[in-house]
Amino acid sequence: MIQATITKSTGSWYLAYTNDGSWIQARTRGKLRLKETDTSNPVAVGDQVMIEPDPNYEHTGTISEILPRNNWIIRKANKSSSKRQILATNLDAAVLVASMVAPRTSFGFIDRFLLCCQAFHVPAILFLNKTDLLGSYLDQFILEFTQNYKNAEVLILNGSGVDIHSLDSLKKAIQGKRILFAGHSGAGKSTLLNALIPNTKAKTGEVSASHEKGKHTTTFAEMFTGVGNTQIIDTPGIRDFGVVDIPQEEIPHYFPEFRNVMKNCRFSNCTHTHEPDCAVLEAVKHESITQNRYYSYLSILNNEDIYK
Ligand SMILES: Nc1nc2c(ncn2[C@@H]2O[C@H](COP(=O)(O)OP(=O)(O)OP(=O)(O)O)[C@@H](O)[C@H]2O)c(=O)[nH]1
Ligand SMILES: [Mg+2]
Ligand SMILES: [Zn+2]
Repeated sequence: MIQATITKSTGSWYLAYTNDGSWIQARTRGKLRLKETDTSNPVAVGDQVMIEPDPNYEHTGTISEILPRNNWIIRKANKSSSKRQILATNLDAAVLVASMVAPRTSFGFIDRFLLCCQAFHVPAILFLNKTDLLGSYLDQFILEFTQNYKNAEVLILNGSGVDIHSLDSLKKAIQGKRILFAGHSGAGKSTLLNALIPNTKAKTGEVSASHEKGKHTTTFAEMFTGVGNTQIIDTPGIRDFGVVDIPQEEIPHYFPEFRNVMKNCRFSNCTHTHEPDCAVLEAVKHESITQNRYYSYLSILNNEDIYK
């Protein structure tokens, strides 16, 4: 039995890096699959696994066990899909690569991602990408984001994947860590990866001019290691981020700016929607909780079917 880290997941086979420094191509066993029938990927990039080497072929084996995970990022593709997908596990932080244009990333998408980071204990970084395309609107955009997320426990950075000099703060924030890159297709995840770990040469793709959407160039989640042992997990672009595995009544706790004020609500089971003497509603009125964040909260709360 060998212990290894999963570095690539194709769904049917996995690439793993063993603790003694070699590569193994591994498959899962039927039994392991059964344990997590409602996830599209029972084994995720970042997982620590035990592998039984194949006696007949070198560098191949069978994954027999997934060791307990420290944390993970999980979503549902959309409201009606029944499968949950684990993007990556055992992370030091998750970077949401968000471009404001080509494609645009909405507050709703960002807030569902941040909710997941809070719920599953993954420090979040919001990286506002493609700043070179914003021209004279740049300062206004950055101000808007900084204000909206001022008490949301998220580090906000900005830069452009096509300008290496603009990436110093991101580089510093991820140095020596294992990081997930997630975001819409075309947001620039693989371009950033190539800029930060230059020998990677990950494929990047055009954004369609008419729809301002990417073309799903990256098809598998894969982890790359750079100098100083910085590990970046590049993932396929996602259209939506459906919230899963978070009980509805816990949602306000994962909006950090709600957490401090909600102890002053009159009712301990306050949903912060209509109740009298609700401290959250009061905070929205006085703008210490922004309207944008409050609307995100409501929209997540009202989509009950996506929690299950
Ligand atoms: N102007 C500008 N273009 C960028 C920037 N970052 C990436 N691009 C371009 O945006 C397009 C999409 O970039 P990718 O890196 O392939 O995007 P991705 O997020 O990896 O997309 P998927 O793999 O489909 O999820 C490419 O044409 C890049 O050259 C940026 O900061 N500024
Ligand atoms: Mg990509
Ligand atoms: Zn309340």
